[in-house]
Amino acid sequence: MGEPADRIVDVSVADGVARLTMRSGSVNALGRDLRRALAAALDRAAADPDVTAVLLLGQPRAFSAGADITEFKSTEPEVAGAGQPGQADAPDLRALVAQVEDFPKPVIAGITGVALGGGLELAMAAHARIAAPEARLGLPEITLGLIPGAGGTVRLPRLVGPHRALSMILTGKDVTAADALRDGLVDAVAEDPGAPRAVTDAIARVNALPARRTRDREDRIAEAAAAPGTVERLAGAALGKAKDPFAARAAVDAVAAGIEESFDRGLEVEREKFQERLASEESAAQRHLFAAERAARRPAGLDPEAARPVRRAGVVGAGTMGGGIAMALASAGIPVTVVEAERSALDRGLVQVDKNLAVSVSRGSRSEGDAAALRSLITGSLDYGDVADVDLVIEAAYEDLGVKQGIFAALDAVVPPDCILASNTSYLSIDVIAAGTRLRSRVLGLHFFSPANVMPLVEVVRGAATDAAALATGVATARRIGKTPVVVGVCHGFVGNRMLEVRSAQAEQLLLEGALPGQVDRVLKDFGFRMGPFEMGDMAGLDIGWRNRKAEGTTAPVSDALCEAGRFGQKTGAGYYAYDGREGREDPEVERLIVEVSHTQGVTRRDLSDAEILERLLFPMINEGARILAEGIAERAGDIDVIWVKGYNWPAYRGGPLWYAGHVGHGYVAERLRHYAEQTGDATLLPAGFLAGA
Ligand code: 3H9
Repeated sequence: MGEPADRIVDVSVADGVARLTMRSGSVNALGRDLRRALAAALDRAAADPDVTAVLLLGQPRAFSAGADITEFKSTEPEVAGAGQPGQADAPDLRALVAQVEDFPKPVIAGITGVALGGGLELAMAAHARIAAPEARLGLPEITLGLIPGAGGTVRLPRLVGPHRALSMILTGKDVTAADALRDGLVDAVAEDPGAPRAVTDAIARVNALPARRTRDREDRIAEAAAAPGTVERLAGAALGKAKDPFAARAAVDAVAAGIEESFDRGLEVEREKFQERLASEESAAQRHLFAAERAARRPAGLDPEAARPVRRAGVVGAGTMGGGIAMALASAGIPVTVVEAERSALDRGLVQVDKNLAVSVSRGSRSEGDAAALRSLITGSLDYGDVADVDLVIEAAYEDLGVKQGIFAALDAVVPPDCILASNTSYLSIDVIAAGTRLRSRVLGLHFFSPANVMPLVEVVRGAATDAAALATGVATARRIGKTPVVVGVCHGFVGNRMLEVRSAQAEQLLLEGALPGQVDRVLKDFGFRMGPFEMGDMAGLDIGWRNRKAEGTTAPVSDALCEAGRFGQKTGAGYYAYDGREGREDPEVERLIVEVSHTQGVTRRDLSDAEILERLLFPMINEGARILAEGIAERAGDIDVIWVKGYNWPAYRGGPLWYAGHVGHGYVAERLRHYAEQTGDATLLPAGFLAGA
């Protein structure tokens, strides 16, 4: 039983044009009801002598967001819009796409909102495409560990050429209507793609074309078809950078077959590879993340209606974080005042903002006009009085409790009672920071990740007194500036850094026991991280941790020894590695130093296997995740996964630490933790939370 067809595809005929308007759910996901209704409406339009052309329309928000992801649950080889048993009356998406392409009368797609995945594949099978100016078009399947499965890998190159097609398919990024027009993905951009004039023009264009089916358009691929290997060469660098190397490889194979062999052979390879990816654990992991990210937007107790409008914002601190946060706010059109204590620090911070913008202009990721508009929204000040009329202030000052308390007290005195106050602290207690303010209820944490203008994660820290308005405003602002907010509770390091600390301690311990930085880093990179812990440490600088440890009276013997030798990381040209510029190489001096520290600590060094290194790095942090869940610091396992994928580059195709634990088996993780606890005598490694009973 599905929704009545006429409710999800509205049909009206005027002046010989049948308008088929999809309105299924919020984003026109192409589930079985919509596919069935669309196929039936097309059949009727084909048979109706009064109909000379068809106009396919969606909703303002979405033409269509693609295949219905919720139909992908099964791991059967033949699933989800790709032809399921028991769905005899609903065509699979490929059949629907073919029905459009082979339709006996011109079909025009009028694209409003998003046309993604199967939605764009449907539009590409139409004989002409008109997009609204704000439309976004893309094939994001790779972000779900998939490849386009309804002809996208063979049709897109025929419209935009192999180079642009590979870039869209391998990054999964969508393009604007203007870019789509420039590249040939759409034929026209019109304020109202359903307007009679736009449609008449599109029909005329179709009738003027010798071959109107996308499958017959060979001109854009002719060159690559004549020179086998071109697709592989064009894909080269992008293949290496793809977030899901397995899906990327599969997509390139399908694109190559569609160009170098034939359209039909391309479809065959695409179908085979799509099914293979759909059944893969890498895709299951990324579909889990898609759902987890959306679930994380609905934390318990969040009332989105309680969010206050943020018309202006303040940032305290013009360091790397403050500047990045200011840029992130300004890029969403929010005017920001950056307050610093010293003129020199303020100037340095604003110069850095200018430099970052200049880099993005030179890389082509931002136009000069955009950069100038963004910059004009950022103002510097040395006076808290200048944030007296803002709706939200984010403090990003030095990580020192006294400093932060002082800033909050000063802010509390000048801002109006409904202004929300946030701290970007990465470790400190929001409750203690809020303690000196009159209105603790308006204080929360907004923990950004460096570089804040780039990294997508924000941990939204709910303090004991944080009220509904502060929480909702924090979450809404993070989303408005394009970040992924995850609500967490108060503890040292919150979710991400608390788990990272556990991993760092293990990494240090592995060096003492016999490993070298190069081996440890390689093991994590083989797992899929972009960087290992020691490369990361060298990039961030080792001296801050060293100073903090000295203040706290704790030690990390290897890292301390490096710092004592003046090796602070990349900035001093030496850390765990030696550097020529940013390129690190292994350094015999580091090995000598590590061996010496092991000796001083009375540890007999031994060979450690890659498998042990991986487990020793990952399982204790997973265990910390289990504690975090048990304490209610994170609401769901999926929240922790989202934090690690978005904030710490955990490979998305491995689903996040807790998903991974489920994948290797909770029983196995628990057993290995017990083993390592016994081996090292470290009782903190004993399984905790849900792992304790596994
Ligand atoms: C594909 O097409 C395969 C084909 O090549 C081949 C097949 C053979 N299905 O994100 P939002 C839900 S693969 C089902 O909160 P926004 C979403 O879960 C697909 N549901 O809003 C949410 O539900 P809830 C390729 C979907 O404005 C609600 O819609 N397509 C789908 O921030 C609102 O979504 C993609 O990967 C879907 N396809 O963003 C596109 N899409 O309210 C995936 C959304 O219960 N979608 N939902 O939590 C997106 O990128 C964003 O959702 C979109 C809207 C940009 C559309």
